[in-house]
Amino acid sequence: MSLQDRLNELKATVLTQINTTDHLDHLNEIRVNTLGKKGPITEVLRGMKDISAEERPVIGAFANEIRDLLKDALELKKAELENLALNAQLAAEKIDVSLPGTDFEPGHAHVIQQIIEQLENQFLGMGYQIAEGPEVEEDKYNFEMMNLPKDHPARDMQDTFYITPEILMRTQTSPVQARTMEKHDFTQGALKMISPGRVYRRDTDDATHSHQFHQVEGLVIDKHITMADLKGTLLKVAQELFGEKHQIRLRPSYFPFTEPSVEVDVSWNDVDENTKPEDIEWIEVLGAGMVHPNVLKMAGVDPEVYGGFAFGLGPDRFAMLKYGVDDIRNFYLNDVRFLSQFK
Ligand code: FA5
Repeated sequence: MSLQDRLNELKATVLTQINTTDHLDHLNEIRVNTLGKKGPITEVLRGMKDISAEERPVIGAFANEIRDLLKDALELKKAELENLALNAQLAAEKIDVSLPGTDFEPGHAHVIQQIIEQLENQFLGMGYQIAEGPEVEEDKYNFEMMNLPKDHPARDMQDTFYITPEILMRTQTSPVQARTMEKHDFTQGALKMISPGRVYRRDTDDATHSHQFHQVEGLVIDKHITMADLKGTLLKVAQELFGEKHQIRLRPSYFPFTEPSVEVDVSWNDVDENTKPEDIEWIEVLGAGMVHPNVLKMAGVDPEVYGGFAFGLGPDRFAMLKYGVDDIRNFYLNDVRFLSQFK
């Protein structure tokens, strides 16, 4: 076969390869195999030494022509394949601007905060003020002024995180009673306050106990306050929060800062005149009582003239009761799937 025929055949084969490929990698392989140093065109040019001097320029020019033609065909195909790849990528990454956007739901208060706010609204409506006190508290306010001198055995009722022997994480919101009474000017009238906030105890966490939880303290001091006022107030609060059909029960108890003292339960279930007492299920939600004369005296209030009631309720337990949550720890796990139920 003459060199010209070989070159023509090579042209036809390579053009077919170029036309039928649809991969850039493959196209590059064809380029290297055809035009590279070990490729057929170089080989033809190398064989020129064996042909006559007259034929040499003709064959040389023809070989160059074929090489340029194949080079152009390769470039053209390369541009075509690159264009196809780009269009495919653009199609894949196309953004549909008509699709609806991501729906970011607005946040909302934590369920316990919601209970606290409901309680605040109720008590504000009954003429109470809202007082605040520090969470890192002095032993003096948390215990001593609550009629719990050092070494009083009842201190064991509230296992305490001490920071120094005199400074602690408050175990109850009761110290705010002492702080508010100290400042109150009784010539201006009665003291009616609530104080919501966080408290801390070295309690072992379980379904109804957390080492950090919330309390809402309540205190009313005036001249003629009785236990009936306490009971009426608590019944009203419980029924507004849980519904008219819920009842409360007062059980005798002991707190060093109240005398007499009670623990108050709210019924889990609805109660009416036909409900048998044994069918009522109770949950303890607060401690309360008539303020002990020693507590009044230590805060500079004359127990011969003034008296009143106090209570400390647990909004965490209120939230459990209101929403039928059987484990207090759910409130503290910060699982949005749980918390977002309470919008
Ligand atoms: C007290 O803390 C008293 N200061 C309450 C009080 C105030 C009595 C004023 C009299 C006058 P107690 O330890 O029982 O009492 O706690 C009160 C409420 O806090 C309980 O009824 C319960 O609802 C809640 N509570 C107590 N411990 C925990 C805990 N570990 N986790 C969650 N809630 C708790």
